[in-house]
Amino acid sequence: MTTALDFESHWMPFTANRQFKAAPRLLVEAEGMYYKTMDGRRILDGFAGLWCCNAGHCRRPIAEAIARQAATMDYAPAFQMGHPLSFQLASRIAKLAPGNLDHVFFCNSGSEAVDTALKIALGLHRVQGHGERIRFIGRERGYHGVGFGGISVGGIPANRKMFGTMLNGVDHLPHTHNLEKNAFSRGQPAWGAHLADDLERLVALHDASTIAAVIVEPMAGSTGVLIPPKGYLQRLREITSKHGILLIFDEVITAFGRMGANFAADVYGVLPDMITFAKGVTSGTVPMGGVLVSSDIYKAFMSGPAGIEIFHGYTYSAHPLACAAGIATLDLYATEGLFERAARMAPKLEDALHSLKGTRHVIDIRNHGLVGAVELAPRPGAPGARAFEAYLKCYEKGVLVRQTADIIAIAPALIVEDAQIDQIVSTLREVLTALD
Ligand code: PXG
Repeated sequence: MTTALDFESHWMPFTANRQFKAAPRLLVEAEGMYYKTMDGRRILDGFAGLWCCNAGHCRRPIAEAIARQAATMDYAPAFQMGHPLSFQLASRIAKLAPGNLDHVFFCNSGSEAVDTALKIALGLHRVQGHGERIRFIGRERGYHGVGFGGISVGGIPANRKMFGTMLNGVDHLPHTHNLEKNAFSRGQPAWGAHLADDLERLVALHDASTIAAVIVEPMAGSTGVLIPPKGYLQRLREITSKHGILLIFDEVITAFGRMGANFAADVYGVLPDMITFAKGVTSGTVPMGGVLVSSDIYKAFMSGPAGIEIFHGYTYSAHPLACAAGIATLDLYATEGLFERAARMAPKLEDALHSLKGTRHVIDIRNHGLVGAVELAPRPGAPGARAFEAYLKCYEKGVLVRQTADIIAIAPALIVEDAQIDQIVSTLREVLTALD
């Protein structure tokens, strides 16, 4: 079957197209914790798709809700018109959210959520009479999607270098990853809270009055699972509050149970001014993203002149299929207690992963919630090659993980069973032991 496919026309994202098309890896079915490949093999999904299918694959209540909605009303205009599901879903999400984060702006992806949050930050300062607050502070090794805003505040050189000067007026905090100090930490590492103090340096350099917002992932996922040091996020909150700077948590990966709670903000006990989300809100079934903003932010926009309060939105903002999927997904998370389940399974994942200490090539293991990473020593002169080979070998042995640089990341659906965690870890052990 594979040979009958014409692979040429699809330019695949974040993929080595020529390598892939020479030896394609095609998935055709999914159920629960498993994929089925085009050549009929069953693959254990150790990564919830791409950090998104938190409820597991092809869950009936979600699939049925989407099918029903597609047949009832496919689409409703998003501007100056509405449909009930968006209001239902927004209030459901607001109820889950921490503190006064109680209004939701919908979009269709994490990248759009980040662009939306950055624009809300600029707009807010402007409506409050502080239009000179135009700078953003991101962080090295941050991933905030691929829009121009997201790559500007993001800190991944490869994602930036091809694309010109991006947004002006962006600076970056240092990342928090330090193997010398923190290798093999379980949960939050002890060393590194002081790295947040670098924000004071940036404030001194640019002056607080020019800075709109700081955006960070509370737990940086894409660049290899960088867990925030104890006290680090608290420091960021203190410094941003002191200087009237907004704090945005990009929770595209960490929201909706991944950390064993509603949001990472709950786990780390820090309340930002905005939270971006996507992925888990529909368990990856229909694209959806959004930004949770505080009641203060919403109120500030609503007290401006009558008329359209923010000139921003997408044709598919709050798409009916995505809303139907979102409501069914939140129902399923609640009825099956999946966030609590993730919290219960986290120590199991931690112990299983840390049993790889001493395995060939392993230089660090880290974890928090239902997320883990194993960092490998790079092959001299070939960064990333060893982990990419490990990723391919795991797939050959029936386990899907994720590779970035020399890091293997694990983030199974929240329905994962003990035996499946064991299978992921024993496959990794076998592969690493045999790998050059
Ligand atoms: N912010 C964060 C924190 C993300 O992790 C985005 C924004 C962008 O979301 P969209 O929906 O526009 O892709 C992300 C996406 C990986 C991986 O392997 C991570 C993401 C996407 C694909 C792969 O770590 N994160």
